[in-house]
Formats: sequence, structure tokens, C-alpha cells
Amino acid sequence: MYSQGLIGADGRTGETETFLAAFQARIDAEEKIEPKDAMPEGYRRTLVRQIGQHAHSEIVGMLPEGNWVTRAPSLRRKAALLAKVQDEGGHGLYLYSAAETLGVTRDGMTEELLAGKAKYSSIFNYPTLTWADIGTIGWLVDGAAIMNQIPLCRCSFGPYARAMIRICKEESFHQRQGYEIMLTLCRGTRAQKAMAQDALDRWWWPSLMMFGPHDAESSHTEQSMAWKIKRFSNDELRQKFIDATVPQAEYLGLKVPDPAMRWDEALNGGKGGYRHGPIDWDEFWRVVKGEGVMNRDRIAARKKAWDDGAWVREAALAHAAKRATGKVAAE
Ligand code: FAQ
Repeated sequence: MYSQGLIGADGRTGETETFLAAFQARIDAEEKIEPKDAMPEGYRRTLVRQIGQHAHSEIVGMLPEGNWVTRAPSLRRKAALLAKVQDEGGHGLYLYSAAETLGVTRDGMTEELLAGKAKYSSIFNYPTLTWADIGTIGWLVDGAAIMNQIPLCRCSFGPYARAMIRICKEESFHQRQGYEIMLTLCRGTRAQKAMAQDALDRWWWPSLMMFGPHDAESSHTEQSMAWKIKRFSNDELRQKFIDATVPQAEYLGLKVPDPAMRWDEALNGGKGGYRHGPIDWDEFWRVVKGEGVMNRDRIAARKKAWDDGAWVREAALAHAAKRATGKVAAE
């Protein structure tokens, strides 16, 4: 239906060269693709995969910070953290809705997540051990998310692009609240500053891994860039993030845990940039495949929430059915 009859009864797409060329011409002309427009099946599948993974990341991403809501050091910090975690839940919901315009259901996507068939960001499989981790997540994880997501506001698929505009505005607040926590800790006692450094040491490399594998290893980047789903490659965004973040660490008086990091005049087309040391891709793939410290806990927590919420979903459906037949008003 969404490919406007291009998918044959045998499940093959039957997409003609003329159709693919006309679709690419729309992309090249920066036209937005909307849910009911004809689109190549690969384009639809890529979006369902990426938007689904993104939505799951927002929802699972509530867990590491949620762990600190009851232990925030002041009422002000608790209120801000609670609002942030709630925002992430909202982002997940906009994104599930954007994916649903492509003919999949939120229930189906959730089942894939719980069955370990759908991915979510590797970063959320690390534990939050101290309060400084909450500052570091806002600063680095939201900072990396913004770097990756600002270009997604120009994604060729309309519903995803529009959802990203609001999400990016909220992520900017999150990044600032995280940096402000770090600034407070770094201007505090020696123990507080040491706690901030320890958090940076543990979160730096996983934050760089958030951008995905090196371009040479990235299976989807080339096609996603041709379709203007992605506007920059994984390595380009990682480099932008490093160049923006190293001076922020210096301002805090913290040391980025990369002994090989150095300023290189040749980077960024001669404008200069920070060249980083080797990333431990074995660790990245271990975590992506489910063997990170927190993978099992994260999925167990989501499964419990989904099972515990079954009665709410059933009640909402029963209520909607009653409204449809006018029985609610009569009662
Ligand atoms: N973790 O060919 P590529 C947030 C997978 S939201 C796990 O390069 P692509 C907000 C990839 O899926 C954070 N898996 O793939 C927040 C693919 O596997 P597949 C999430 C990863 O799609 C803050 C395979 O590796 N953001 O943080 C990861 O072109 C604080 C090959 O990779 C988004 O999802 C990874 N890090 O590029 C919430 C943004 N990287 O599907 C709470 C949208 C790669 O073939 C608190 N997504 N993989 O089985 C994207 O921009 C892209 O999907 C990338 C990956 C850049 C993540």
C-alpha cells in the first residue's frame, strides 16, 4: 500500500528504473517524502529500522538516569532530572508515531525490542555509578545525540524530520543541565572534581561509539546519505562532536582520557581538529550484541514495564471501543 502497488503479490518490489530515478530526483530536489507517497521498499525499510532503533533508544535511555531520580542531591536537581527523563519518554512516543506512518505498529516494534531483534543505542548499556554520571550523560550523551540529530531535522522523510525539530530543542536543555552539573562538581571539593573526572573517564569512549562504526565498516551510510536520510557520515559527526567537546572539557579543568589525542592542522579540510586515538570496536560490537554490563537489566526492566502496563492498554482499548459505540455517554 505504501509503495502504491509497486510491491507485487510475490513480495518482490518490482521497482522500475524509471520509478527509482524519479524518486531520487525528488530527493535531490530536497522535496520531503510523505507517508502516502510512493517510495522504494528499501527506503521504507531503512526508515523503519532507524526510527525504530531511535525510538527504542529514547525509551531505554530513560533507565540509566531514572536510576538517580530518588537520589538527586537537591529538590532543584530532582525536578530537572525528572523533567528530562520524562522528555526522553516523549521523544520515544513521537518517534514511534513517525514510524507508524510507514505501516508498522508500536506493539510490533516493542515486541522486536523485547525479543532482542531490534537494536537500541549501545550507550545505554553502561551503568550510572555516581551523581557525576548524570552530569556526564547530559553533557556527552545528549551532546552526541544533538550532533547526530540536528542534521536529521533535514531528513528527507517528513514525519521524522518534523519530530526531530522539537526533540532537538529539548535535547539542548538536557545538554546544558548536564554541563551545569559538571561545572558545579568541578568548582566544588577535590572529591567532587575527582568524581567528575572518573565519570568522564568511563563515558568518553562509549560516547564516541554512539556515532556508529567507522565509515568503512558502516553498512548503511552510503545509501542513507544518497536518500538524504543521513546528511553526514558516522566519522564526520564523531569528529564534529570531538572538536566541540574537547574545549568544553578543558574549561571544566578535566582531561579527556585519550593519551593519543592531539591537535592536527590537517583535519577538517585544513581548518584543524582533534585527532583521536583508536576506538575499541570489539567492545562496541560486544555491547551491541547484548553483552554489555547492563544489557540484560535494561531489557528485563522494559519487559516488566510492558507486562505491568498490559491492563492500562486493555482498559484504554475497552474505553475507546465503548466511546465508539456511544456506551460511555449512556453510563
Ligand atoms: N548502538 O551502518 P551503520 C539519545 C548498528 S538517542 C547500537 O552505521 P546507520 C537521546 C546499526 O544500527 C541515541 N547499534 O548504521 C538520549 C547497524 O545495525 P543494523 C540514539 C548501532 O543506521 C540522550 C549497524 O550497527 N540515536 O541518545 C550503533 O546508518 C540521553 C551498522 O551501522 C539515534 O538512534 C550504536 N551506537 O547509522 C536519550 C539517532 N551504531 O540496523 C536518553 C538516529 C550503529 O544493520 C538520555 N540513528 N549501530 O542491524 C542514526 O543516526 C543511525 O542509525 C546511527 C547508525 C548513526 C546510530
